[in-house]
Amino acid sequence: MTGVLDRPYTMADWRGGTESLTQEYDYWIDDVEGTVPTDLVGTLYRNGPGLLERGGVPLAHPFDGDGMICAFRFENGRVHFRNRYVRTAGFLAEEKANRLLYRGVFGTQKPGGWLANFLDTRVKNIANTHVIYWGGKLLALWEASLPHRLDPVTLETIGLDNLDGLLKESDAFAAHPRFDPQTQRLVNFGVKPGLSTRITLYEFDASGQCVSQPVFQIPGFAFIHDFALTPNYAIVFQNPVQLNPLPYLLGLRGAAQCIQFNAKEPTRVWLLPRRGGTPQMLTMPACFVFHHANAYEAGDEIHVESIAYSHFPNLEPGMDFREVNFAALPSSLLWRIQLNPKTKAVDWQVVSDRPCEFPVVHPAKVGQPYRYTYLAAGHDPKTNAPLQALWRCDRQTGEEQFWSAAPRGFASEPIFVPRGLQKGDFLWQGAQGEEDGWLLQVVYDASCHKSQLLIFDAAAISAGAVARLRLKHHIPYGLHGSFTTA
Ligand code: 3ON
Ligand code: FE
Repeated sequence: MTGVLDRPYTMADWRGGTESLTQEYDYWIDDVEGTVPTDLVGTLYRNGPGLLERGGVPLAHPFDGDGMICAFRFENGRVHFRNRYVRTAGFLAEEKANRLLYRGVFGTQKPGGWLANFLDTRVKNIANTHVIYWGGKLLALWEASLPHRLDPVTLETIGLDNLDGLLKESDAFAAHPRFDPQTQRLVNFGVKPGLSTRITLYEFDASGQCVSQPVFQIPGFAFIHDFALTPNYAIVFQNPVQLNPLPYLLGLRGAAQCIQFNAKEPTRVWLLPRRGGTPQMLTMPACFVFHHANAYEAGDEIHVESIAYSHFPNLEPGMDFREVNFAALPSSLLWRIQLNPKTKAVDWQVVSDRPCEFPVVHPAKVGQPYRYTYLAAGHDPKTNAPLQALWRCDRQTGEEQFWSAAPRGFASEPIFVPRGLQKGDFLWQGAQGEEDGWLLQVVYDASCHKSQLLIFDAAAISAGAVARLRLKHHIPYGLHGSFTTA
């Protein structure tokens, strides 16, 4: 579906994907349309909030939902599905009590009004944002705390993991690692916000050993969800926000509801030297960035591609996200940003008015010049709306490819898997052609309240999926995932 629709979606349909999935499944997916490519060997892991209420009390925000891992294991053209909740300490305790025992960062409060939440600053690590396989470990990530280690086959929770003694109990390990094809390293960061913000940049070799961990201090409060990687830099955006924690401490608001966007301040772009040293700062007009597609160094410049919002929408207490008016929210748009550390000049272009999120590139192109960006996108090219499509943008020609599941389908993050991978390969070792691979995307189908895994040929997205695997149930809208051949 690519044409104009009077109504690309209805709120009732969209809301179906915000319902919890309480059951845990194990089965071979037999309802398959098309053919699963036989060179897809390995496992697609995905994470996201699975539980959107507890004890009959609806959560205030989906990002507060307990993490649920889905594993799609590819074997000789067949796919096995399994989903398991991460058995975090908070999940187990709340499961037993059948009620909320913790407040959520994004506004979910314990029942009983402000008094029940007053001065309760305990944080529930909900392990809901990303899941990666590295150094022989499967890790569920949540940016405010430590990773949880899971069994890669059964998805059983092994427990909190301090990465062989690297992390202290109070440390944070972000949910946005990048895999560097040049150094064969996993790079990730940890943020401790405060009056000034401390950022630790961790690099791990292929065995999972931490080989470098420079620490940087940048002035002011920073809420940093993701970073971009080049051979010499980790790049973080310090969005112009202030935190007034008082309503949080008083039990009136969640921590993230105390974040105020300040459009009078610039957005600060920090270049953190990967080998340590002094961070460099550049500024651009206020915007809010969660995610980056990629970055690379080009002569005197550094080019970054990101998803930017004109501002961070206030998360008002009492608002039900299930009633959100998408068209009234700032659109998430693809921006290309050029940084010149010598002159401090920052230039940027908005690529399109189409709302989009969850950008990815070919794994061999991370930190390198590249041509194609793959994203989840809205159906309508101009209006902000839920994600319903798969979209490809070509930096070289400006050409686009687009496939939409509208009006009743809702899309999630696409994952790029190069062709020709062998068991045990890193993803960047597959076919090097930037469109020589598959895109795996979970789509929620409101017409039957079930989800599907779609497989696209990256070179021919507009042609539609080459395989459509129908699940026996829905999967609530997820966040991030990764593919491993291990
Ligand atoms: O003072 C700090 C403030 C703060 C907000 C302390 C802090 C580190 C505890 C903190 C916590 C941040 C956390 C826990 C952030 C978690 C984020 C998360 C789970 C998801 C973010 C997703 C971002 C996007 C853009 C998702 C978009 C999704 C769609 C468009 C599809 O529906
Ligand atoms: Fe993210």
